[in-house]
Amino acid sequence: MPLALLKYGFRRKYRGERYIPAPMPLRKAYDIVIIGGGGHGLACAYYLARNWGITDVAVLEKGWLASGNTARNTAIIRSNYLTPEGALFYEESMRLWRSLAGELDINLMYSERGHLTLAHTDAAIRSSRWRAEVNKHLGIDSELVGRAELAKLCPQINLSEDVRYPVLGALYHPPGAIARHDAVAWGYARGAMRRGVEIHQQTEVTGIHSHPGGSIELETNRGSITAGRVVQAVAGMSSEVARMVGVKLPIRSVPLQACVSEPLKAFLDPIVVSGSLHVYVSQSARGELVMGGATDPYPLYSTRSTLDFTEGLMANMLELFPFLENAKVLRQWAGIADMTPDFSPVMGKTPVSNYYIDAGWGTWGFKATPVCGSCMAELAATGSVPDLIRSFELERFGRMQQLGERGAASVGH
Ligand code: FAD
Ligand code: PYC
Repeated sequence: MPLALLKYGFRRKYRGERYIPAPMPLRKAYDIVIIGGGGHGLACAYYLARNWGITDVAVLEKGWLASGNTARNTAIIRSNYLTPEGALFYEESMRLWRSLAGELDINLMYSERGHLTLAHTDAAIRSSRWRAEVNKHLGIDSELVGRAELAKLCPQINLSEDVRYPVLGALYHPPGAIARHDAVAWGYARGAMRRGVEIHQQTEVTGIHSHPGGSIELETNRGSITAGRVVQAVAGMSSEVARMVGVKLPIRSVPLQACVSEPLKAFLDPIVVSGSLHVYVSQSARGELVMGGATDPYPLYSTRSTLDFTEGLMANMLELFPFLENAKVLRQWAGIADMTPDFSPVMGKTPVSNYYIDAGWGTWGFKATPVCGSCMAELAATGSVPDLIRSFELERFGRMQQLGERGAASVGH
């Protein structure tokens, strides 16, 4: 339990904590500017200050903290990836997650539930075994389980053979977890602000120009500023913002929807994912079922919800959990997922000097928040690419060195 929570419980008086930055004037120049006040940008700001002592930093957020995908995601955290590069990267993130609540002194409600990826076909069993072997080789806790073991791990799943896609087994990843997403952003923001970083909400970057001397000028709705180095961390707006500085990204932006049920008595401990049925679900501490499925099938910059999505998702949910037929959907939303061709992120240098990018986070970037923040901070501070993210550089597409993680995405997209 975080110490802060314990202290909070024993307090006589409760005063409000400041997680949200107060409005302040924007200066004309900063050493480092981070575009995007989501989890990634705020984590980068925090680690720049904490690990590298760099505090002449401004985070520019066009809306409010975490108003992008950070507070829209379904908060699944895992490291059971398919490629060694991916698995090691996400495993480092899990290591950071485990001590993060204590470090940021905020209750992140990090809850290790175990993660089950159901296999409904022989091909899915083969790829689950492959993932399990890659994971075990790297010391990641992951194994293929059969129906009998699955029935013990999650007795609520419908294991009938009289359904469209009978369940044959599952990839079981015991460390799989969920966390309270907005608190992650608030915790990093407060940690960065306490160390002297400036965070500016309602500050949109509208134009970017790189100057021959290496500095970068950013046009914003509050005037122009100059930065020595820039880190771009804008998730679903990556192509649009990169285009401002002349960088073209191999990204397709599509909506990803999700929804929650009304609160239900606790019945589901593990996180359950079915690629064939395009369903993933976990039960929050409040009792709500947090559910999602595949991305919408068309590129679009719109975060509207559709009835089509909920109807399809519920049909698939009921195949796995038929006893939920009377449960109600409470609310629904969407975010914009920046999909790369290989389902791996784009992190590192760009053709523009001093302009670094953290993008291509599609449907998988929340779990990477701590490791992204720490690696992007190292890159911006030192100018050299950390080993852990070397394989994710933009130029891999020019070398035809894609890093295929499609098989480890939560559901088919
Ligand atoms: P964001 O939180 O989107 O932050 C980017 C910020 O940049 C935004 O606040 C935005 O307002 C700001 N911005 C954009 N343009 C500008 C500009 N011009 N100027 C200034 N600011 C700007 N990942 C997982 O690991 N597990 C999951 O279970 C999971 N589920 C998901 C479910 C859904 C429905 C969605 C949509 C995504 C899901 N993801 C999941 C993916 C995950 O949410 C993202 O990859 C992650 O949150 C990206 O974090 P970020 O900080 O880069 O982006
Ligand atoms: O990456 O595990 C994941 C995930 C689950 C739902 C969306 N993304």
